Amino acid sequence: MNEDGQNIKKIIWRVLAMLALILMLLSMFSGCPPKSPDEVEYLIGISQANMREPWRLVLMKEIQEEAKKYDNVRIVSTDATQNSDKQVSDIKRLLDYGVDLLIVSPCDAQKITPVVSDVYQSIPVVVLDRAVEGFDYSLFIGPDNTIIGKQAGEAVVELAAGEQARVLEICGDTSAQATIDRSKGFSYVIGDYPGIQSMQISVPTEARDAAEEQVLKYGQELENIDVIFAHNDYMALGAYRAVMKLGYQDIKIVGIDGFTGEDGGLELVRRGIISETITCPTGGKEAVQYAMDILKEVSGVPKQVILRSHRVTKENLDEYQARLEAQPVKADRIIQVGYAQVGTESTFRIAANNSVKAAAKDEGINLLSLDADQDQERQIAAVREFIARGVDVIVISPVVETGWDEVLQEARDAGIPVLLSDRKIMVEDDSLVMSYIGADFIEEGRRAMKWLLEETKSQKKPIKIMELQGTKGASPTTERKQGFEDALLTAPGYSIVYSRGGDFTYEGGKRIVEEYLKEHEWEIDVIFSHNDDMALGAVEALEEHDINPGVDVKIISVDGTKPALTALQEGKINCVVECNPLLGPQLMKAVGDLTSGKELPLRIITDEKIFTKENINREIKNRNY
Ligand code: GYE
Repeated sequence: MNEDGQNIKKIIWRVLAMLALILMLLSMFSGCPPKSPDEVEYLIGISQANMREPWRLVLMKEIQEEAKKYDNVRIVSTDATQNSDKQVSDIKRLLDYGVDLLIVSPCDAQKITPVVSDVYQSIPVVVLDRAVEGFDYSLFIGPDNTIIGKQAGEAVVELAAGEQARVLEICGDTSAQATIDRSKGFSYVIGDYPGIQSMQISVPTEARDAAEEQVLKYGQELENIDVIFAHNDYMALGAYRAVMKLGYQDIKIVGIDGFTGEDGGLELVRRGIISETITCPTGGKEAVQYAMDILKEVSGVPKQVILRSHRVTKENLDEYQARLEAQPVKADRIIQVGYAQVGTESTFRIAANNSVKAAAKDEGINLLSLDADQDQERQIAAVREFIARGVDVIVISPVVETGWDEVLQEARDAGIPVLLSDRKIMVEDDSLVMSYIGADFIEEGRRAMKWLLEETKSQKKPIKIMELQGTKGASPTTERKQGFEDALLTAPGYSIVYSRGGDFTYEGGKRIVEEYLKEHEWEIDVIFSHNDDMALGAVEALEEHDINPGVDVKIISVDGTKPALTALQEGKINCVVECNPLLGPQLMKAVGDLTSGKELPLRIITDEKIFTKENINREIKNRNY
């Protein structure tokens, strides 16, 4: 090239460099596009905790790729460099910049709670990975780290092949909730195998090289180790390097994350560096999809979405990757859904049944609905009938939690996926169910007790509580009780003095109060009822005995049906914790996703409020069940 040519090239480079600088200054934020916010319909702000952990990079990539699918969206992102104070100011800056919605992946969930709660007063907030405290956000998306730990435990047990084995667990930062939950799940599984002994070390930076260094320090002691379980794939790779350097090729390694790309867990499995990885979804793609639903004000956006993790080994790696890459295809036939519902025990139930029927109709889905009349045997028979008829999807609102393993295995053998609506189950193999859509009952119980604590905080005397339990063995009964009692433990002076089951019915609630009154003088301060119908039955019984409900005894109920909200307005009930029965639209969306080949989250938790005399007049207007 002659001198002129070189000069021209230099000038072009300078101009390009200047342009790049101007663009960078204009954007102010990392990842900010050189477009003014006015040019797009939606501007989504991402506040990222740091951009050095590999899985956060994967998260950002997923967000960016998903956002590209919408031409009316722009992303603007900030990097807090793992400094909570910086993250607080980043979030404020994003708000000043005019973002329409904030997605935040917190450095420290506790420290970020106040600013998230502030921002939530003006725009929607999606929280990723680590839940902030309380409920001042629009949606939380994250994995279930306890399940991830359990899956790792199962992997280790299989690799140890039932023998005596020694396991080295390499944790990340031991103060992080994710580490605590993973270890808990892991210990829970291996605890059943007395032949397996485990040791634990921690690599606070969670980085590959640091893990390698720590494992190298073990030196000859590694001779006794059969399996290494590292809390992420990068530490697993570090451990592998150390093990190879020290010459212990036989040690098997399990990691967590399962990302694609060079040195991602999937590749490590393919190359035989690790035996298995447990996938830990970042939620980036889902965050953008739900953010769009929120911005477009689609109804029924959940409050929490807990994503599914998978065990990936060499055997199922190709199948797993094919599923990852597959494009969902909408089924071009009429979908048949079998709905094994509970019965007609409560106003909630009737609203739930109607909601499912209406949503199926709206979506052109053929719904076969069978009523079990609160009887598990009948419900199991209903599921078997759906299997025999060869429906596409089975939806169960399980009467009770246990006793489902066998029939669910039958459904799996027939290739029919199962969804749970509004009640959970306990099964050995979690993968027998595709998703649970419903409420967080523990939180409902906790909220009931929290309200009571606040309401009675100036009272000095002990508070005697009567509990009206729902159906014995049903998840809302067990978990509402658990949540309530957990909160009660922190409150001296409060005690449950009488607790009976009322089967979630009006008659059941009335009967409990009547039976109590046959044997005792009325000395109850508070009734905590597991649902509205029982609370209203109790109200009738109290009035028949000239006890003034809501005044002589405070009443807390769960559900939020119109009759209970009316009683709240009249002062006969004092607090209603909402449990949303209008699950039809979300269930049918899940059915559509399933039948078009999309993976569903593990749990989709509904958004719920709490009603008291302070907000009831405003809220009751919107209630039509
Ligand atoms: O709270 C109660 C009902 O399963 C969440 O069942 C549901 C419960 C609801 O009968 O009223």
